[in-house]
Amino acid sequence: MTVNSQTSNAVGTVHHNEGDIFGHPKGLYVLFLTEMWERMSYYGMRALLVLYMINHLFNPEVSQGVLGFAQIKGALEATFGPLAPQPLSSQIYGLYTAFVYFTPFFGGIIADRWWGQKKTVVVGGVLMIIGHFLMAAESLFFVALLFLIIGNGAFKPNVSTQVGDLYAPGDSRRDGSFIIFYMGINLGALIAPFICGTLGQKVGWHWGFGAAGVGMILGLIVYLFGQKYIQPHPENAAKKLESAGKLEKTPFTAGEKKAIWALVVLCALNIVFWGVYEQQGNTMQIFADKQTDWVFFGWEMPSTWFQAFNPFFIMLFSPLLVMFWQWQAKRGKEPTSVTKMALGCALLAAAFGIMIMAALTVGEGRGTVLWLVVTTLVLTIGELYLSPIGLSLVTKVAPARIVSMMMGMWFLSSFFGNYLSGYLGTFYDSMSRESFFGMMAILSIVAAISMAAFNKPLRSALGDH
Ligand code: PHE
Ligand code: ALA
Repeated sequence: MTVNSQTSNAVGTVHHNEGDIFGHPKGLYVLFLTEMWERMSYYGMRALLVLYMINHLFNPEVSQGVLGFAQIKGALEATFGPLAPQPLSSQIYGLYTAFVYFTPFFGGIIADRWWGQKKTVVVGGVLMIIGHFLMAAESLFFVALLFLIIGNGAFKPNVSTQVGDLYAPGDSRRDGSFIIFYMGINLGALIAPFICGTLGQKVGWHWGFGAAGVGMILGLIVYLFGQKYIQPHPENAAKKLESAGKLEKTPFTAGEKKAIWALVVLCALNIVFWGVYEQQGNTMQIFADKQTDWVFFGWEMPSTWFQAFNPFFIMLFSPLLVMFWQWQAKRGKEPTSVTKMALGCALLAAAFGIMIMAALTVGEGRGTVLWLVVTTLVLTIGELYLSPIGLSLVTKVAPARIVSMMMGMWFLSSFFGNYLSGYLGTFYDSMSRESFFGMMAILSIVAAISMAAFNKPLRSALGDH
């Protein structure tokens, strides 16, 4: 396919189909709502998780009755030394959020080899519904987490790959579609703390977790009822059919091997991005809590509302960025996916550059919340340059028969990234603030430069994407 034929349908509106909404197939909006509700349940439960453990579950009288508590605490203490409820719950939180991104790799393989994407998504959704409702039984806390980890593995990568399947190969609306999809993710993330967080904290833990379960049910219902809209584009369906069942027998072509390696390299560099990015929930949250002034007109805002900045900015900037890229595309100046991702890392570095200034200005005291606002703004634009673009790239260049597994590998970089973020976070108190944030900036610059350096070889491996 020539570059020209790709650019001819570069702008979604040129290529209207009947029934498209805002230039995109209806299926996109089905997947948008599915993922929105699923993320609402995920982030809603996550918002409560640490507080639930510290304030309730790990009280000695309660924890006695929690299945597996003694064993898990014992295993963690064997590694980390004695753990009070707070560090213990942080560890469990870290492991949970990391493992949630470990299982998608296997969920992807299951979909590619055996079940197909739809069945795997439905099974994953049901497992997560069970998981959320099991949270109501204190004694089954760890069982519930296990259901959620496995369920997410089956669900998450296979919803994302179905977004890509809606578009013909070479359709350049794909990046835009992932941005819209990403808005669904973040709309869910944005409403979650207000629904589940509020119910959980003000009414009762189980109400909050229950609301997460109800959210997941809604997601599954949308998915099931929207089936007729999420049929893969005929060209993708044909490719899948052709390769179905041939997984073992068909060796990868040289081009496919190159593409796989290119994705592996990008995912490895991604680990650095996520390791730095995830400081948001970690050391930046500590900075928000200890060194930021949250009093407005005599009222103190909860410092955790800092977590809403990021999804809020995503909602705000996604449409602008889509317009900007379309404007660039019209001039033939839209950067390639890899260039966009390198820019994403550079923006992350810039965001931490602002944190260096914040640390220097604030010193030991508390500073204005504007530091965090501006940092999160830049960081979020960086995220939009990297994360949805990466999802889109995977669906573009992965060989059709292993696309879900490759998507799982993309999430695996989040698993390692989350782990790295925890490790990096351990230096926060032993370094000066500005050198810590400086270290984050340097790591991001290294990732940006490596991605940019790989742009040429990756470009030949990935085609002109
Ligand atoms: N925040 C997005 C989500 O939850 C994308 C993401 C996934 C970011 C995994 C980091 C790790 O889907
Ligand atoms: N920005 C994070 C994600 O996209 C919350 O879901």
